[in-house]
Amino acid sequence: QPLLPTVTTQQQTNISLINSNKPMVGIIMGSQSDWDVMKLASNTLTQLGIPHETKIVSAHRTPDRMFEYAKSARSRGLKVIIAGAGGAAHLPGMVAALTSLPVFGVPVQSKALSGVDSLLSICQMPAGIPVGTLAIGAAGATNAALLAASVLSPFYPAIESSLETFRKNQTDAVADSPSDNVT
Ligand code: RP5
Repeated sequence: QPLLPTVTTQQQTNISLINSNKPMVGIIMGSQSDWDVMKLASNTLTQLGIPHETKIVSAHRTPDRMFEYAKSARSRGLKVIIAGAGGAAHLPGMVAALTSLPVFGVPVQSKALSGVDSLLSICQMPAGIPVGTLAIGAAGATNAALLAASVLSPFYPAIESSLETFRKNQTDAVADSPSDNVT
């Protein structure tokens, strides 16, 4: 028996892919105004060591950019797309229609209807083209990244490991009892 675990060819490929910094996850959003929320997805992927890219892609203001982005996503090496949009949030559904990669939608909180419009626009996809819909706003953006990591984890041991570490740290940070001195 070897003293140290051997690294299989497959694991080596995974490590190389992650180390190459080639984006595995694409984070897109309909507007610059979505960035405050969507940067939480980016920060979470960074924390997990998952290479990703961030782009503004609007279904109605830049439809050609959206088409090109979705159509080229798989051949460019992306594995998952996270799409954030607010209001009549058709971006995640349109992108999902153009690629068979997994698409996770983040409903961004809108001014008029507090994001309920965004949520319903994203989650109510007719059968045939799925969009995995997360919670409205910050929680949804963070969880979209964690869900992307979960989806990738069976294929990339390094991601499984960083996800397990994230969860352990989260669990360890929960105190036994409440305190007056914590904000
Ligand atoms: C959507 O319209 C965007 O995703 C954004 O959430 C919302 C408002 O966009 P701006 O008017 O702030 O650019 O397309």
